[in-house]
Amino acid sequence: MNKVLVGIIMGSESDLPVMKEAAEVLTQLKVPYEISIVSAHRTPERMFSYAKEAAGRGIKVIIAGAGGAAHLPGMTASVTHLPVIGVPVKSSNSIDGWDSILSILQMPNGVPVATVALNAAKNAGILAAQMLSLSDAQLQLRILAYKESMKEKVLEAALKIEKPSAFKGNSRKKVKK
Ligand code: C2R
Repeated sequence: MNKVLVGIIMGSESDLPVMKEAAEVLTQLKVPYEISIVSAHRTPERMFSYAKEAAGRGIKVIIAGAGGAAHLPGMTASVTHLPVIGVPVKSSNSIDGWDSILSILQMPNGVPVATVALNAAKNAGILAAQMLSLSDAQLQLRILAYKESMKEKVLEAALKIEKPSAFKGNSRKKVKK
């Protein structure tokens, strides 16, 4: 079995529909991960143990998602040197999502949390893979292929809706110079 490199944690099971998107993209990019529920508020000892032990277990990046008063990513970052990517979740106790965003984003100097957009667990997974790809040439190639496939999808969609007179900046069509 491959060694787990990314730890995905979330404050509650109710965050799973959002946070599973990080797991899905890591699976797609063939990055081994683990996933669990850890709450700074409800299970503080568990949170500290998880964050303190992660590096020693071989984890390289932590993705932490939480909603409302989302202290999990910041508190995790406070006790580990590992990069922590925070996912603000719009949860049942969020007012409008800004509460989750700001409580993850507005960290004091010295304790950064790389914060992605609201509910953007997929981007957290991609960002974690990009960090790991700095020392993994094969993973770099998989990420580049992923980006290429995104480009292909956009160009296919553009071709479907374009009228003959529309913008010709499509790599599949010959552009007259
Ligand atoms: P419940 O659905 O379990 O009531 O949780 C969770 O991340 C979730 O989005 C509602 C919301 O509370 C959040 N929660 C936190 C923390 N623990 C749970 N923000 C934490 O430690 O930061």
